[in-house]
Parts: sequence; structure tokens; C-alpha cells
Amino acid sequence: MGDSSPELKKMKQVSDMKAFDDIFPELVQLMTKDGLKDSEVADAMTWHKEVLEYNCPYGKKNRGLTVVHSYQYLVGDKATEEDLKLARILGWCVEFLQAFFLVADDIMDASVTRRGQPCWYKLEKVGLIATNDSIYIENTIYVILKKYFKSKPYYVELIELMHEVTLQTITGQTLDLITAPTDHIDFSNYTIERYNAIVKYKTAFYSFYLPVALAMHMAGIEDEAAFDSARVILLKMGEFFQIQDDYIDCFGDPTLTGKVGTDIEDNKCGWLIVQALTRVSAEQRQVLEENYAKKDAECVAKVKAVYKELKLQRVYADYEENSYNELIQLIDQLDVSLPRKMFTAYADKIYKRDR
Ligand code: DMA
Ligand code: MG
Ligand code: MG
Ligand code: MG
Repeated sequence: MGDSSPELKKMKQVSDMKAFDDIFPELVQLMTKDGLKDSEVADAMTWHKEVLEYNCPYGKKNRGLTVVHSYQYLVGDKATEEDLKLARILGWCVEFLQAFFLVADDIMDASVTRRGQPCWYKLEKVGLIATNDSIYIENTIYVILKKYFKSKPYYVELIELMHEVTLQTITGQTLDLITAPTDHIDFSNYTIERYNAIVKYKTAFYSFYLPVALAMHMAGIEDEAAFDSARVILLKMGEFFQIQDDYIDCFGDPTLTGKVGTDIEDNKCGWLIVQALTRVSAEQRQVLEENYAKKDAECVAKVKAVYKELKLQRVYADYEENSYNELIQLIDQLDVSLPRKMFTAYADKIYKRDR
């Protein structure tokens, strides 16, 4: 996994993605094959198959692929093809966890599109059945873990980690949602402390710590200190990633991101509003109070106009630069025997992202 030319790097990305994608049908089969033959539940299985195929394979798959890459960084040439397949399956478990959160998140955030297609709950035939479908997607994780990892010494660690991180993410979603009431605005809660807590819990644990920690378990690492050191860096990276997500929600291009932003309409305690509130004049604050959290394109445009007056695009560019440098410093100070490249590769993947 050394440095190589851009062409070689691109070729490797394509072949890594293909090897990863090639496993997906096997996992869908595992989940549905027996049920499809059972006349009592065959209709449900046909539905489940579509739930998985619609909601799971079309993301960037950064989280899933990170399990594979981290595993490769940790064990080097010792990785057998069989082990790599297991790492890919674990990667898919993270993708299923993500799909479970997203199906529910889109209902709660009243989103319209996801990964370039209508949100699952938006389909005429789906609606609130999507809540049950999200629970179904979550459950696939444990069927898959049992099938492929039951005999491994680290099986229980995987299950416990999945549960722990799920609870952290749900906790973050609760903070995100209750800080954004639907019936009134209260900017007094929109502090950087609250913001940091939301993003750490709703995003950083599952998107950054989880994929690397799963790979560490697979690689046989048992030293708690190694997990603690990794967590410090990965939570910082997760905070950075969610700030990007909040920025892209407002200033990104939906044809690249595959989703249309809703944070202003949803009254979210996002990075932009928190930054704006520390910089506004009394008049600008009033514009925000009158127009934030309204499902009305003109109101949204007025909020964005204040963001632009406050030059938040510049503030963000500076933040991104500084935060990346801080991250690299943190990685340089790493005192345990984890490969630095495992972290810098992940950081480089997300720095200056537009999708
Ligand atoms: C996403 O937060 C968090 C989870 C746990 C899905 P978000 O609502 O900002 O995500 P998105 O912008 O993708 O809807
Ligand atoms: Mg959302
Ligand atoms: Mg959300
Ligand atoms: Mg978002």
C-alpha cells in the first residue's frame, strides 16, 4: 500500500471497489435465500431484498472500504485472500449500519433525495414502512457477523462494538433532533459545545472510529491503549467530516452529493449557524430569527445571504486548512505502534471533499 503514481492509485481504487462490490450479492442472498423459498414469508423476503438493494450499495463506501484498507495497513503482506474477504464483509456491516441510520435519518430530517435517488420513505409504496425497513437493515449486521465470524476469537468484540457505536450514534441523533425543535427557534442552545457533542456522537464514532476499530479487532489487537489512541485521532477526523457535511448541506452541489440540503429548513444546530451567531450584528441576527427553520425557499435564501455577508465560505476554507494541519500533527504524535499511514490515508480521502 505504498505511494504510487496517480494512474496506479486510480486503478487500485477501481479494483478495490470492484472486489468490495462483488461481495454484496452474496450478503443479500444470505439474508433472503431461505425465506424466498418459504411461502409464508416469501413476500416479506422479496421486500427485504429490495430494501437492501435500494438503500445499501450506492454510497461512496468510504466507511466500508476503510475497514479493508485499515486491515491491510495493520497486517501488511500477511493478509490472505480469505482474510481480505472477511474484512470486506465487515466493511459491508458498516455500510449496513450506515444505511440503517440514513433511512431513519431521512424520515426525521424530511429529506427528499439520497445518493442521487428519492429517499426510500419518499417512494409511494414505502412511506412509514421505511421505519421497519431501517430496523431490518440493522439486523442484517448480526446475521452476517454470526455467519462469517462466529468461530473467531474476536466475535464478541465485534458484536459489542457494533452495539456500543449504535447507541452512541442514536444518542447523537437525539441531541441533533431535540436541539432542533420543529415549533420554535431558540438560538441560545446553539453553542459550539453543543455542536461538538452532536457531531461526535452522531457521526464520528460510527463513521471513523468504528471502521478502524473493527479492523484492529480482526488484526488481533487487544491493547486498550491502542484503541484509545486511535479513538482520539478518529473522533477529531469525524468532527472535521461532519463540519464538511454541514457546509456542503448549504453550499454544496446536489448533483455531486446526491442529496438536497435541509439543515436551514430543519432548524438544525449546524456548523454554519453556530459560526454565524458568533459573528452577527443585531440586524443580521433578526434576519436569522425570522427566516431560520422555515420550509420556504425565500426564507432559506435570506439565511444564506446572511451567511455570505459574514463570509462563512472564507471562514470554512480557513477552518478546513487549519483542521487538516492539526489532524496531521495529532497523527505525528501517535505514540503506539499503529501505522500512521492508516490515519493519513483516511484524512487525505476526506480533505477538500465536495461530496
Ligand atoms: C447524519 O447527519 C447522521 C447520521 C447518524 C445519519 P445528517 O442528517 O447531517 O446527514 P445527512 O446530511 O446525510 O442527511
Ligand atoms: Mg439528514
Ligand atoms: Mg440528521
Ligand atoms: Mg447533513
